[in-house]
This record gives sequence, structure tokens and C-alpha cells, in this order.
Amino acid sequence: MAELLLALDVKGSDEAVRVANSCEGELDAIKIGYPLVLSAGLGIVKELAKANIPVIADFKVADIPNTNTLICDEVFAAGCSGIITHAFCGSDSLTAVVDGAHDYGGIALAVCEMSHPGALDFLTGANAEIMAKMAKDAGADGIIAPATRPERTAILRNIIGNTMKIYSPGVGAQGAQPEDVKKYVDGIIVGRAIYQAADPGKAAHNFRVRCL
Ligand code: OMP
Repeated sequence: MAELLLALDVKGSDEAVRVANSCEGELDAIKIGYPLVLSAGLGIVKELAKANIPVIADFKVADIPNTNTLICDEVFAAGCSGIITHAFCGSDSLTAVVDGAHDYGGIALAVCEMSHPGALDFLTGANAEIMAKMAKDAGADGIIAPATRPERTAILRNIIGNTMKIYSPGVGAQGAQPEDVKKYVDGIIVGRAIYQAADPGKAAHNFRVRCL
């Protein structure tokens, strides 16, 4: 059984709260990122956290260690429970995010292989496998790996083992199905197929059932 995470990439707090309320009881976590935070402000975290499920900040952190630490301070002070970071900046940058999250009792998830076609230019193959090993060595709590390439996610699962989590985007609008990947992962990330649905709660329910 995989968890269901909503990628809440809507604009503005009214729309975010509308979709989140509609999905109440169907989600294991809400993932927010630049579209929502740049339009609504980081204060939206406290609003969404009222649902009593984790809010994960998908800022795909990719900077020097000191800047990454400063980003973590803001993210966790705002009430987030987790943060998504890139791994390609290297082990020191990645460790800064992992330590920054753990200092606040949060989790850090490292992007190893992305779900879109352009990931095949760089964020795949040996590069992804090196980053998965790096994430494991840095003590990351989990990785992001693609539902669109389940065979690749299976390879990354073998590298990190079963003590780390895998959260997998690409289901719905990007073409993958929960059934493609659920046996390899701990959670499935779905955005547009839920928040653009006429009834987001019903769409979330359908995905949740398919994650069982
Ligand atoms: P939909 O394509 O609308 O379901 O949204 C997918 C969500 O997952 C978006 O928030 C993306 O930014 C995110 N995502 C990917 O789609 N692919 C990745 O490789 C990594 C992420 C992510 O880190 O969450």
C-alpha cells in the first residue's frame, strides 16, 4: 500500500484551501512548492497544517550548504514537516538539508531521478544511482523517483534499501498510473489529476483506493 500525497500547485490561498478541504480524509500529506508559496506566501503552511497531515515543502533546494541551511530554517519555522532537495549539488549541500530538517524534527527527501522526459538528458542512469547512494550516505529520509519509469525506480529502491522512503510523482497528468509503481514506493504524488478535477475529493479518493 502506498500513501497519497497531493501536489498542491495551485495559485493563491483561497484555491489551496478549497482543494485541501475537498480532499480532507483522503490524503497522507500535502506537498507545496513555488507556485503556491510565491502566490500565497509561506503563511499558507499554517493554514494547510490545520488538516493535521504533514506539509512537505518542495523547494528542490539546490545551493551551497550555508544557503541550504538558511532555507531549512525558514521552511521548518513556517510549520513544514519535510523538505525536498536536489542532490546534484553534492554531498555537503545535501547533508546541510538533511541536518537542517533533522534539527527541526523534519524529514529530507532527495530528488534522484525526475519524472519528465527531459530527465533523460541528465537526471537518470548512473547520475541518479550515484545520487541515490549519496542520499543514503547523507542520512536522507527518502528519495523522489519517477512513476513514469517504474523500472528505474525499482533500481533506485535496490540501491537505497527498504529503510528509506520513496515518493513518486508522474501519476495522472504525466501519464503514469498508481499500479505502475506502487509496489516499489511508499507514496505516490499526484497534482493536476486531483486539483484540476471537478471534484478534487472524489479524485483523491479514487487515487487513494488505487494505492491500496
Ligand atoms: P502533476 O504532474 O500535476 O501530477 O504534479 C507532479 C508534482 O510532482 C509537481 O509538484 C512536480 O513539481 C513534482 N515532481 C515531478 O513532477 N517530477 C519530479 O521528478 C519531481 C517532482 C517532485 O519533486 O515532487
